[in-house]
Amino acid sequence: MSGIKTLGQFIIEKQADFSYAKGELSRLLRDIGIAAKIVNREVNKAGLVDILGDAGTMNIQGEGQKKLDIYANTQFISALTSGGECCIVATEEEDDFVRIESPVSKNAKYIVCIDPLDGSSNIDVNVAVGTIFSIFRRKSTEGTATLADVLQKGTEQVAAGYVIYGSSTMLVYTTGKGVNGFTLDPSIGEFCLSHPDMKIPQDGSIYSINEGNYVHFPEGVKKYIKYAQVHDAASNRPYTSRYIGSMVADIHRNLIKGGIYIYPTTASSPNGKLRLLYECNPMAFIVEQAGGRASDGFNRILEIEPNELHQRASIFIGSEKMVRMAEGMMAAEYVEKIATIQSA
Ligand code: AHM
Ligand code: MG
Repeated sequence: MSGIKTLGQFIIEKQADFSYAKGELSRLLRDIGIAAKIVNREVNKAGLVDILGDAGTMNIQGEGQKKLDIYANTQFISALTSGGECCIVATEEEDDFVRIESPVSKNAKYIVCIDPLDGSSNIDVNVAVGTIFSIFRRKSTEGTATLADVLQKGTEQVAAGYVIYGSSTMLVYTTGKGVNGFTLDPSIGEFCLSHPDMKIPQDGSIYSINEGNYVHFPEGVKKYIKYAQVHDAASNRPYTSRYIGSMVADIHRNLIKGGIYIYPTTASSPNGKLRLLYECNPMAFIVEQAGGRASDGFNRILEIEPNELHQRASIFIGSEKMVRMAEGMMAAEYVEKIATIQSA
């Protein structure tokens, strides 16, 4: 086994880094890793069994749920219930948060916000999907945890991560001390450290956005896309456009190669499409920890005050220089708007 470090070994080694370490967060991360392996098994055989396709129900956002969404949701909730460290799970698939009430979770201190299977419309066509999770410590000290314990700003996250079920399966996570990536070795059934101390390049040449919505984008985003397409050898433009439609896969690629991912406001999604608590916040925490930047075009994602469980946000995330450039164009649009209003 020389040279191999499993996720379990790594978590225990790093436990001393947590100021309040009693092994609980380590156990929680381990529970998520176990559920991810079970979900991975099902995702991998999705084409073989009658588990593909719509389950015929809608989640709270009115989107069709794929059967594997529900399967993944059940697996994560079940792993967090039997693990005993989590008191509330907020998931994309449930209208309300789920209170974990089991004898083992009586003193549980952690809140988990999770998108159990992100990008699930890609499952039917064998394209990468992911799981995204965010972990908070509960703030309240008495009674049962409440919605207020869930609605914390992203800066309060104690850990966050994602799993990408792609050509290989990886788990990438941070506890606020850098980012580490583990690849699942199917022959031993373990996530093994493969990408220690991940860093996103400061600049890049990939932009990822659903350009089909161009006509509905804010002017600042339109300007950025035009900027990305201009020839300028010095800044490596025109950039390359890459959009999978699975946030985890798009951001994972850009994290490694350098790039920007944007999901702005559009006419049909005036507040953005992606969810703050279990999509934007965890990805922002990871990308910032890797040296990148994440905002809603104006404000740092991690400082947005959440008001509701399924709140949406627009997101500009990736290599620092690219995100700053896009933010500059958003700000210019804003300044122009104000000037027009004032001169009217
Ligand atoms: P989901 O949580 O319903 O799967 O939606 C989130 C996904 C992201 O992974 C992806 O980047 C985005 O939606 C794609 O949306 P669009 O098809 O509008 O480009
Ligand atoms: Mg999602």
